Amino acid sequence: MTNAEAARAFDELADLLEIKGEDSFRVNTYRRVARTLGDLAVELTDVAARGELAALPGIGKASAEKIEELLRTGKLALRDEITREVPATLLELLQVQGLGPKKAALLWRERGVTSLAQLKQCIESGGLADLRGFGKKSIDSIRQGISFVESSAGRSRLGWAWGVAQRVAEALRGIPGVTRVEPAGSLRRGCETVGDLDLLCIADDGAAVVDAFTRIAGVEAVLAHGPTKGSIRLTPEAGRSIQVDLRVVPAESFGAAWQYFTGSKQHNVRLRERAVKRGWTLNEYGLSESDGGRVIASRTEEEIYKALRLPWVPPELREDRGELELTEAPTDLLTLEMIRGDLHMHTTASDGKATIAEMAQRAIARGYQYIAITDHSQSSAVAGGLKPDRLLEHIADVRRVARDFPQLTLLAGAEVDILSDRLDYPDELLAQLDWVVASIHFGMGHDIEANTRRALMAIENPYVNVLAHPTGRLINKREAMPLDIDAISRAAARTGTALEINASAYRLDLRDVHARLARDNGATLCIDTDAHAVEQLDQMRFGVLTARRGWLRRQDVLNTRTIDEVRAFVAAKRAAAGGR
Ligand code: DGT
Ligand code: CA
Ligand code: CA
Ligand code: ZN
Repeated sequence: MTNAEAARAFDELADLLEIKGEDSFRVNTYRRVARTLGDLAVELTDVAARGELAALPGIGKASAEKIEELLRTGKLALRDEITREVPATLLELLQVQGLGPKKAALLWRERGVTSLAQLKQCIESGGLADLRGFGKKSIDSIRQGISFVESSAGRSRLGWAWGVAQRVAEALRGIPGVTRVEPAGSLRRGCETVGDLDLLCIADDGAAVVDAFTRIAGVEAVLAHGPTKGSIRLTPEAGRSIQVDLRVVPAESFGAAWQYFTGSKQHNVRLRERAVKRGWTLNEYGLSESDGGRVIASRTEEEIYKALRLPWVPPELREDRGELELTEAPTDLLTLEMIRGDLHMHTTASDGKATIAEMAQRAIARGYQYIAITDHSQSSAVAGGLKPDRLLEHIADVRRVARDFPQLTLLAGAEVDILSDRLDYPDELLAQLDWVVASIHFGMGHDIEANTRRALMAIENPYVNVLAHPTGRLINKREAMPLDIDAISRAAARTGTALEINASAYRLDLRDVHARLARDNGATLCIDTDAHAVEQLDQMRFGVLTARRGWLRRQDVLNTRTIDEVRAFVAAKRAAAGGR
């Protein structure tokens, strides 16, 4: 069991207790356990093995016993006890934006709602009209939230799916006779959500591999089981499952299978048309002459694309968005290795979990040249936003800590809220920062003009260097606010302001097609993790995948540049404004 899985189990326990109406002290105890486990930098199982659970912050003897029980049995008896009274399906309601345990409890007790489907019925039949705490506006927003959850149902966020695929692939590599395992499908293409996982492998004995595959930890159901193909429903952690398809293919046609099962379907359709025009057939076994004759290419993807007079197309581009018109491989398409720094992250000064020094250490371990510390501004009170005097102290703290890390440049920055008519700090204060991230956190309305006006106001400010998570979407949770990306990226290009690809797997904002539009408009993109804990710095990979899906090259991305070039980017904008 991973740390995240254990954390989730305690979070759900707290949710159930809160719905049940237990006192907040008890609920908070389990929330704290969940947070501690989620933040743990070492493996929980190691801590438990050393008998050191009770030494963790916020974990007493009773909680330590619960954690041990969870690790030993995979579940919590207390949860079973509670769910005899509180239906576990009530947890579905919490996926809806704006519905917390308190409201879920009210819906359950007052209206007998126990599931998302029932809630939907209840709303449609007007059953919530006279329930206290549920005004017309809030009912409307719940209705929208439900349809959003439904439309995203069954699709997992890339970040989570990536971790699961990694572990399944590892397990497969441990099976004797397996010589190669590779991901295919939407995961390999770096899509923001993934329907199911597709894995390919080369092995001597297909049946034995599929057998072992259907018995790996967490298998809930076996959907298909044959000599070269297996399909399972995997539940790697409570309440979250995903289908995994495995195909065992021969080494001599691995390239053809990998190409076929990577997709996308639209890309493959276009590629097949191209083959047919030449009198050939393309399928998962290879590219061959249509009259059942000679195999033209099958061992590698490169050979197949080459035979079709195409450069090898990186998987992230295989969406039928113009990649079949390429005459040569895209040069300098962004890679993770090109990234030299991360310019948006939080520390314990606001709502982050780690100190400035801890973030710096992790950045150095990642091989970065620079980072910007960008804690929240005062209006983000729940996130511990800094009042102006605290910001000044924080700037001094960053500069002091910076002296301990001569190999890394630490920029003193802030994530300043874009309010309805101004920024959350005055210009005099912003002028003292090395780097300014601006973002909208409140009042994201449905009016595209109002939203765009706010974003443009920030872009026009001489001290704002990047517009962060521009559309404010939360994948599978909250839709993007309407925003005129075309206008915003033109303004960004003109003023020398970067647009962010927020690399958090929950955001990936700007998304691929928006990033591509911004680049076409001449805007510079900046890929930031917005990390609130050290390990979140590793989410950079998902931002890079999104950037590649947006066809971004090295020169389009600010944080591939040197620190001097980043400083010049900041200075140029300020100078231009001064000259106006
Ligand atoms: P997903 O799972 O919904 O996130 O998306 P994919 O792209 O992973 O789709 P999936 O798992 O249904 O199939 C994996 C790949 O296999 C897909 O991208 C292309 C290929 N494929 C599967 N079924 C078909 C088909 O009926 N026709 C064609 N041309 N390709 C297919
Ligand atoms: Ca798939
Ligand atoms: Ca599949
Ligand atoms: Zn942030």
